[in-house]
Amino acid sequence: MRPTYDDDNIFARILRGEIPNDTVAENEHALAFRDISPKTPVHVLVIPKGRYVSFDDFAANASEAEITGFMRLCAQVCAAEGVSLAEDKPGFRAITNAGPHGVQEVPHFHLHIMGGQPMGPMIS
Ligand code: IU
Repeated sequence: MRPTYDDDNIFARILRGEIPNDTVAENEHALAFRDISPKTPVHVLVIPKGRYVSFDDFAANASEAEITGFMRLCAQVCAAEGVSLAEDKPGFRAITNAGPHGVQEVPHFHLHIMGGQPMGPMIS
């Protein structure tokens, strides 16, 4: 069973243009923008334009075009933000939180791309 999507969540409102965002890159299927409260020098959120609550919802239900569009935009962000290993940069962390155990605040799937400093251990 798919989780119920809340059309009033903040990222849905960003996608509808009701709330401004600091866009880094965009394509037909996904939008990348700077986190409003960055935890690291590079902190970009990549979201699909479709109505997906979480990573597992997206992975199970998005079309191949949506998945490819999302992933290609992630690569574009890594290059644009100067963290891509493909350009011999020192790398980044890409994480997604899902549900209460993942401490997901916004119920629209988003990938955090974080870097610009050593990231430390995964769980502290
Ligand atoms: P989550 O825990 O993975 O759901 O994190 C949500 C992120 O969305 C968090 O890092 C917030 O700073 C960020 N964010 C944002 O960029 N713009 C907003 O208007 C809101 C949250 I609300």
